[in-house]
Amino acid sequence: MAIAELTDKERNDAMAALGGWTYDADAKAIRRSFRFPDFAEAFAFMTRIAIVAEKMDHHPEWFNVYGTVDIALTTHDASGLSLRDIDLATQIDSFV
Ligand code: HBI
Repeated sequence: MAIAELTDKERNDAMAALGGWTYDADAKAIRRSFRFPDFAEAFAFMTRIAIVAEKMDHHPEWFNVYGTVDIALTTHDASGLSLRDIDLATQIDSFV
């Protein structure tokens, strides 16, 4: 299903409201890195995200090493950033 890519203004407004995330123009994705004291806490965080991602049918691209979780959000079905990325980022932020 086609999903609308955010306009520049919509993206800028959403980014200002989010905070903590940066826009990667090359990847057309938003990124944020999280640090936890150990792997157990990092993986617990990822598990919480996985549960909401499944419910939303919208999934992060992520990289984990021990207590570090690097997350990128983009919408393949929009070939760029959509409201779904903003919604998932908001959920993710609520877990820290
Ligand atoms: N996750 N980040 C992301 N972007 C998508 O476009 C997407 C997804 N998860 C599932 C999904 N799309 C489905 O709608 C199918 O396109 C696989």
